Amino acid sequence: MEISALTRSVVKRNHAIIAPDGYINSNVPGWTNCTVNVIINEQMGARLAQTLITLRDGGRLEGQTKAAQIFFYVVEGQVQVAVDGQERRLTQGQFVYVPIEKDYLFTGPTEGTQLLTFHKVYEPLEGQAVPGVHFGERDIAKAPVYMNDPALRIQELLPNELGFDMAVNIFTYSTGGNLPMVETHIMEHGLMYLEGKAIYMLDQHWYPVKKGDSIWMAPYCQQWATAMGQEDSVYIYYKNVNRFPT
Ligand code: UGY
Ligand code: MN
Repeated sequence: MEISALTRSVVKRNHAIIAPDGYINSNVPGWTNCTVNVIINEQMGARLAQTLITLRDGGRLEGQTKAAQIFFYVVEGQVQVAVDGQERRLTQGQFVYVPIEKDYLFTGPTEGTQLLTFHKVYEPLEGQAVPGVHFGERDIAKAPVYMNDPALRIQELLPNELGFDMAVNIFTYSTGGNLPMVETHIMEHGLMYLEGKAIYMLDQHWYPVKKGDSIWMAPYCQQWATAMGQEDSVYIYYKNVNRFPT
C-alpha cells in the first residue's frame, strides 16, 4: 500500500524536483476545459515559468503573449493552433514558439492532450530583430552527438540566433549515457522527462527521476545525470541564452 505522506518531489533554494503525484490545479484566465499545473515559476525563485496543461474534449486556450514569450510542446495527443494568422494541427512531438505580443488560440484537442509550456520575459537585443512565430518537431535525425559520446544526442528546437534569448532542447541519453562532467553554469534550466528513467545530481543531492517528472535548476546549481534502465532517457529542457551577464 502506498503511504500518502511520501513523495519524490523536493523544493530547495536552488533546485526542485516536481513529480506529478503532488500536482494541484490552477485556473488560468482564457484557458478553459483543461487542468493547468504550474510546475516552475518566480514564486520558487525562478526566472522562467513551466506549466503542464491537460486538455479535455472542448478544451480551449485563448490569449495574447505580453512581455513573456511562450513555447508550447505537445507531450501527448493533438490540437489545432492559430498564431498570428498561421494555422496548424500539432501532434505529439510538435511545438509552436509564440513570441511577445501575439494572439494565440488552441482548439479541438483530443481528450487528454498534454501541452508543456516554457515562458520567459523577453529581453530585446539592440540590432537584433524580435523572433517571429516558429513551428517545428522532435526529430532524432536532427540531434547531433553531444561531446563525442554516441550515447548522448541533443536536438536544438529553436534557431541558434542572437535574437532568441531562450533555447529549448531535447536531450536523449541512450543506455549507459551520462553527462561527461558536473556542469556549473550561469544559465537556468526547467525540464521535463519525456521518456525513461535516470539519476540526477543537483547541488550534490542525488535523485531518481522518470518520465513525467520535472526539474528546476537555478543558475549555478551543479548538475549531472546518468540514464538508468533499458530505455532511452529523454528530457526536454529550457535554457536562457545569448544575453550579457549583467
Ligand atoms: O545545455 C546544458 O546546459 C545541458 N547540458 N544541461 C543539462 O542537461 N543539465
Ligand atoms: Mn546545464
